[in-house]
Amino acid sequence: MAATMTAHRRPGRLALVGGLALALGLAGIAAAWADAPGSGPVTVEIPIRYSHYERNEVAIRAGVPVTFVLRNGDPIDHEWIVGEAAVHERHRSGTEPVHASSPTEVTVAAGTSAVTTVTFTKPGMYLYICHLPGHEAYGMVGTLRVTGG
Ligand SMILES: [Cu+2]
Repeated sequence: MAATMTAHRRPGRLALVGGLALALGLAGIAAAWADAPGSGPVTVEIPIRYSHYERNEVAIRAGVPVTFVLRNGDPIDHEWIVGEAAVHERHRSGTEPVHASSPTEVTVAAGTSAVTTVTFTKPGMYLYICHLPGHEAYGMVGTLRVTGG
């Protein structure tokens, strides 16, 4: 009986290893697609460190869903608010402590990551800014260029 049980377990373990290798292979393909022009998922990583966006220039295409991964390596909260001038003007005088209702207005808590997916339909130059007090003046600003499809 014991020998039979062992024999049944072995194929299970092998199947698990094979599944992992397949998953890693697919992840590699997805990563390659991210920077390629054309269709397919697009992911943009924006690390945050020392109250700056370490990636402060991003170019994407209109009409393509883009997943932004915001990684806050600081011990304090930050925001990632993207939009036209009027959006930023509103937030400069705004009092919302936390943003959670819009994919273009994201709070990134200290030491965490936030993920948001946005499809920009209108080509143009946009800014992403952290509107917590003093952060914009300190330089927590980035530029998002959306080109025509
Ligand atoms: Cu900030």
